[in-house]
Amino acid sequence: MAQKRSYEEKSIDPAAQEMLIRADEMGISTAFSRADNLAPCNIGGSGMCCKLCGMGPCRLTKEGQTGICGATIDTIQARNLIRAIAAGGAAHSDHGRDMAFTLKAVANGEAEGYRIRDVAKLRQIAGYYKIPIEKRSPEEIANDLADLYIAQFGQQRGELAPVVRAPKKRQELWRERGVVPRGIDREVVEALHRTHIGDDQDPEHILQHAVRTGLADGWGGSMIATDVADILFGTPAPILGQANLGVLKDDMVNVVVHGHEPTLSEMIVAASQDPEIIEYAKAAGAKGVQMSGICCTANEILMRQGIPAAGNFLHQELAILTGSVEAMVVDVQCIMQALVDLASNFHTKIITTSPKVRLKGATHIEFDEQKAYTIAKQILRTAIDNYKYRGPTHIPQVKEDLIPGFSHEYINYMLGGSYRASFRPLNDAIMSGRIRGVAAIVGCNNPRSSQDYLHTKVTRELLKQDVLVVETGCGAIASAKLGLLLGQAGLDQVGPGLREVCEAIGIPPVLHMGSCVDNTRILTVLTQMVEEGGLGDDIDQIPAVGLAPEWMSEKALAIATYCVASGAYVIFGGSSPVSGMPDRVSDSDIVLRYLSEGWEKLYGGKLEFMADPDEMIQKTLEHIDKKRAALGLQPYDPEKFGKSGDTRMLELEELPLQERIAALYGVAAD
Ligand code: BF8
Repeated sequence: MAQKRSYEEKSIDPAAQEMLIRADEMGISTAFSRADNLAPCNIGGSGMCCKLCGMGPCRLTKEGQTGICGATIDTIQARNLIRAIAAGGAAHSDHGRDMAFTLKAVANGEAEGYRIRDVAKLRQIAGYYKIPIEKRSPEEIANDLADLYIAQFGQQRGELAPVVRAPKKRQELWRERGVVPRGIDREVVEALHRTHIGDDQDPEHILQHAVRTGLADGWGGSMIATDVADILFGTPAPILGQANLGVLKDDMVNVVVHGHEPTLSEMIVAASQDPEIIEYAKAAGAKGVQMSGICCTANEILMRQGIPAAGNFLHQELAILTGSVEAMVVDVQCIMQALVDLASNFHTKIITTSPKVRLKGATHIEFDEQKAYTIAKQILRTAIDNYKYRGPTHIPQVKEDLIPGFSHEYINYMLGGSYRASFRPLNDAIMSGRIRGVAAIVGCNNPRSSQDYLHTKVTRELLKQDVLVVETGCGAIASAKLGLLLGQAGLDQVGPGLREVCEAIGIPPVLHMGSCVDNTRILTVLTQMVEEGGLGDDIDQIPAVGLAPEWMSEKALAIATYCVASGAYVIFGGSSPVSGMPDRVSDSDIVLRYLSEGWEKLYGGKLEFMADPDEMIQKTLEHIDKKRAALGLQPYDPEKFGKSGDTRMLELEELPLQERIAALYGVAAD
């Protein structure tokens, strides 16, 4: 049995520690305690267990050993990995498919409560695909775009349409390597076909298709999800928000939305402000309805509406443990099966809403976009009716302010303003060495490591080294909870050059760019940096690194794959799913090496796994400096910049917090 960890070792978040103490006092298990009590299987964990047919499972542990069919360790690892990438890509892409269906329904007046909020983005996206926009209504354009996007899933031949949005040189490289996705569903199905017993057995050939499957996610399904969410719900711009369990309210009906698709959660947020619903809540004895989010749904409504985030992945059980949640409304992905059992200790109703996801013991109220607003109100009434059953509560008084909403469109605008929107200032800052490079720190929580520790340790250290950090997903919520997304807590802790840039533009040093499907925004930023000039002619030349220090989901592996194929160096924390045995028999790390050295030769990007955060930081800086040198840029010099910003910072530090936020970032602070 694994060793039990202290509360401080399980999470660095004080709100989580408080809830874990409460869980122990109440005798309730959580993912944290289950991780202590259940050691991972080291054969499966190293990718060396094959259970793809009824002759096995074949658990390989020795050099030269094969499965009953003769499958070698490297083949088994490659098959397991591509299956995970296909599942992750399928999850993102099926989300994108549903978004495209909603766009079609909105365009045809068949989706109650929705409208096209960002016509400018609709026209811009339509322009990428040469969909006519002149003298056409937004609905006509949206109808054509929806048809094009829906067709990407079932397309059999040719190239996925959004691939044209990648840098030209990258597109050519993908064509040369034979990895341009043909259709999203086709690549996922082929990944499953190739890994059936007796099919593709060459690990490199299997992994070539893994790249094509990953690209179908990043430059396909996920990109479609982000585009449509922006068109329907608005492209994010900076807004003041809050994060952590302290956003739950003792005197309000607490409704927590958890999952991924913004279609229902946006509607529930709208319905929660309906006077009829507010009156209904008051009649039940509450002051109103307090909405909050968990996981990527939290990010979707946080960055567009400023709705607070109750927490990231490992907070889903902890929110219920407060005893204050009337309803946790879930749709798809990252929803723990443990929720229903946990909720049975309290009055909390778990409400499933997706036709794809049911939890035994949960209340099911199925979402239907044609009656979305009506269903959202029904869900809220169910939560309000549950308020009278609330028992004693324990809400940790822990929360932090943050400023999310840095879409690529906003980053472009903030760098140059309405008339000179451009990535030039960012490229110039990197070229001059004010900004040493860029790190995207993304991905999950994993109860096998201390919640939020790796995310925030790596983030803080890179900021000190003048690395601009962009974040998404649960990593962004980790930084939010610990006060890094505000700037006021961070600008005095960032390197002098980066600080100068943040002060000049008025941005926090960590930019929250959205949910996990919004990692495609990072692809767009990198592409625009290439197109701006001065940092090479392809993504692999930019001094940038992607990190997922606490990854756990198959979606994270899909993201890693498309980022590597797009030219990025990607570092994952924790354990590798293809690690081989701890004592490394010689043929058990062929795949591990191929993901690094092999993919770097082919795509200029590579995927590496390392548990030690200091190693992550060191490798990130080495890579950034190597790319700077290859571009012929001056070596990074921490002494060179940062004198001019000090006066303003000292003045700002005299101001009360809310005035400081308003002065720094120009957002309403009330
Ligand atoms: O898609 S970061 S735990 S919530 S998988 Fe899940 Fe991981 Fe969170 Fe969002 Ni992304």
